[in-house]
Amino acid sequence: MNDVSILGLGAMGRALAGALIHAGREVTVWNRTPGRASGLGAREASSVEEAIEAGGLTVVCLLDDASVRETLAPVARELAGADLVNLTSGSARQARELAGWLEGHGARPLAGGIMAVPPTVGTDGAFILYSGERDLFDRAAPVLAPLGRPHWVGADPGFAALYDMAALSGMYGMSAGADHAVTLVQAEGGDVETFRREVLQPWMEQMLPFMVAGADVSETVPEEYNPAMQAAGLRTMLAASDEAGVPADLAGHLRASLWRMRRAAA
Ligand code: FVH
Repeated sequence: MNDVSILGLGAMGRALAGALIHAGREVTVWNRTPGRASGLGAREASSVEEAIEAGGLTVVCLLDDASVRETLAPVARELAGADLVNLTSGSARQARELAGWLEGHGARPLAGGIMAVPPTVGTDGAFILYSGERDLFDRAAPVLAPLGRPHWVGADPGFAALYDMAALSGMYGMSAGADHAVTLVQAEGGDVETFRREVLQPWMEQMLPFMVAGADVSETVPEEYNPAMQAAGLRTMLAASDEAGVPADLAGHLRASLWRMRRAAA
């Protein structure tokens, strides 16, 4: 009995298949470019139809929404009755439109957002956001749990994508901040590796709960928050960047914060 079929064997599709097989699931895989299943221990389907017809859940993990549409459109007639879990990254609108299209062809859609990278799939920290009908989630969750903790975020099929993209913006914002910090240290001749290990990481870890609890520190610790002091601090940071000749575009996110601080202080 096939438990899961996976459409897409890129870095993520292979990691998903590997984690499911490791947990004892029967897995069928399909990839546009054949031959990528070697060494996985999965059954390789020769067509998308064959993978869907193998039964169980069909998990789609392709490059983007356009590639999902391109892959599923030719097999639209085969979708009736399929439980289809889309773990391809996309926007909330794309997820809602895809879910509507799948339902229109008689499939039961569950939308997902993978909060893991290939090496962390199946590890303790990994989790997967799902949105769509709760009863389908309840059936799919035990089968897909080996990928990462299943976390349902609502019946709206757009919510998994929404939270996924929002969480990614948080991560990329931090990443831009870390890039800026390292560039500054490098520009002034500091020891980048020591700075990363002994200063940046412990500092960001200490501040993380504040950053997450409120996008603005003022919402988290109002009694310690003095907008004039924060604005002066940001001005100093920008001046330090200018002094070091670090390009202004890296500090762009700080200039936006400064504007907000000035408004709060006024
Ligand atoms: N890898 C990661 O760190 C992130 C973590 C969070 C979630 N993302 C999303 O997962 C989706 C797949 O990402 P991936 O890492 O597997 O990506 P690739 O290794 O580049 O593999 C892409 C697969 O998509 C197939 N593909 C591309 N275009 C088409 C198409 N037009 N029709 C059918 N299949 C297509 C490609 O097939 P092939 O090139 O081997 O024939 C790969 O199977 C993605 O949404 C991430 O945002 C991963």
